[in-house]
Amino acid sequence: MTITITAFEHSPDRGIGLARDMRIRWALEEVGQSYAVRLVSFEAMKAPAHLALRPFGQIPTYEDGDLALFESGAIVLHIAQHHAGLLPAEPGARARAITWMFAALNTVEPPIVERSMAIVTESDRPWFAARQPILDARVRDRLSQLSARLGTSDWLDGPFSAADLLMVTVLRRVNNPTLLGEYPNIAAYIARGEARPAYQRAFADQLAVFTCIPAC
Ligand SMILES: N[C@@H](CCC(=O)N[C@@H](CS)C(=O)NCC(=O)O)C(=O)O
Repeated sequence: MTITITAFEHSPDRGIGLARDMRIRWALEEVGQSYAVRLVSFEAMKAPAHLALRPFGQIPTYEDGDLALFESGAIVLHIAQHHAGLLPAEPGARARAITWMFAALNTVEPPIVERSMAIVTESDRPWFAARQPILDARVRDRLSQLSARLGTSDWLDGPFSAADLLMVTVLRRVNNPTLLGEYPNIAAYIARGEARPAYQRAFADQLAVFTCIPAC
């Protein structure tokens, strides 16, 4: 049975790996599971066939036989629960890793997304100059707290897990070297994630969609 995920046919980020299919690609690469990618246009994402898979008309989705999933966190959790290597076996450590997965998506990602969406959709509005420092401060709050907890550790809680995979992809969405540079341990944490061979393979595959390598 082939696992099929969906990704943007034309990603707004032009292949720098911010779109959330990157999370799924990376998780599948970490566990050594092959997969196929169906590219979808913005129109196709809002059409009935895709809405049947994902009611909110977004990517990514995940199909494996009769099973169809959406939400990047749920998909990564599913992959981690069905393959070794992304969640610790010991029940307490496993529960803590899942807690960090939720923290990445529910606590750290929202202010980062709000800030980046405002830059895209509001930067020409009269209120934006006053709003931007507020949005930056909310992101800094989360980065400061995360930086304090991470300290000098390589990963969030013991060995690399699905929690780090999600957290690194969430933090990459800050997409601002100056802001991230204020937190050297977070910048190094992101770099550690990006240096993983599975990350590199996932990144190259999503980039190939935009650079037509090996073929369009
Ligand atoms: N919470 C969702 C967010 C999904 C999401 O926002 N996907 C973006 C791409 S990264 C998308 O499809 N945007 C197009 C749209 O919302 O119309 C998840 O983690 O899967």
